[in-house]
Amino acid sequence: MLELSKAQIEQYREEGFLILDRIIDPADAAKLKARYEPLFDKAEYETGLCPDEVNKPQGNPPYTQQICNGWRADLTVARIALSEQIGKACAQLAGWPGARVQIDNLLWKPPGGRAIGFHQDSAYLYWLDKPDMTTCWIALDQTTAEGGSLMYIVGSHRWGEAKPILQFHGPEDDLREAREWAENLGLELKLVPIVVPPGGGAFHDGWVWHGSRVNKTENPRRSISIHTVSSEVRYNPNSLNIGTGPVYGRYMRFGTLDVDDNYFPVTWHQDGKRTKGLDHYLTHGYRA
Ligand SMILES: O=C(O)CCC(=O)C(=O)O
Repeated sequence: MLELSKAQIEQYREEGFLILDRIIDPADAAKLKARYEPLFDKAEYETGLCPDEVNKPQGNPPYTQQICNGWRADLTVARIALSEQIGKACAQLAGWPGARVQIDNLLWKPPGGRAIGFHQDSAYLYWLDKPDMTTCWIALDQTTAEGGSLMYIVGSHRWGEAKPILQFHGPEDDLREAREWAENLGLELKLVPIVVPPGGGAFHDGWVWHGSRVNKTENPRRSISIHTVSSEVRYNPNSLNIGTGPVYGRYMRFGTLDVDDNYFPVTWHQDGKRTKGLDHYLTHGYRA
């Protein structure tokens, strides 16, 4: 059972993140890891639907491979990404009445895999009002600092709102924008890696600068990120062309700025308003 103490919530708000040795059962982490090969290598989609994005940039050294919204394609992914406990923890940390999943990311960084540039998640979300985000990042392999684990810049959620970075996948200088931003503010970069066993991970604020460096080990680093926003968010029609708006803005409904629960489900709400039908979906998929 994932229960956060008052001290942990305060630490998250102070530092911009909270690292935990256990977020989900390691056995569930192993089940999810077993789905990576079918999803990434064989495009085996259990529900009959494709994920929203499959990013497999090719190169040498290799890039980190990414699937976005794997929950639509696979129920093992969905049971974790749409978990009520994780939604509750995100809402509590952020101080929201409820949490909505905006997107999940399945990430697979191979040995030698290139970096993910340091960025702020919420900078990709100006098409929502508000773009504030809380993410739950879960390791599926034991992580190490040298093994390309996710790293945070302590306290950087208070540095202000930047734009999306120039190169997200595999930049040579992964800290470029974060360093420039810090230099302008006259601040130091204090990096903290997530070092946890499978099933452990972290929660982070959408404005905290973070990224993951080159994987210098012989072991792959697999993880899932569950990005949540407040249950109360609406579309911001003036900003659809920023960040991932052109991809996820397609779920807008005519004549309303309300976001659609079928695409951005509420996974926990203090008033019990978890999206209707979600628990049926986790067992049966889209079948009646
Ligand atoms: O796992 C990574 O390498 C990047 C993940 C990330 O940027 C995120 O979860 O926001």
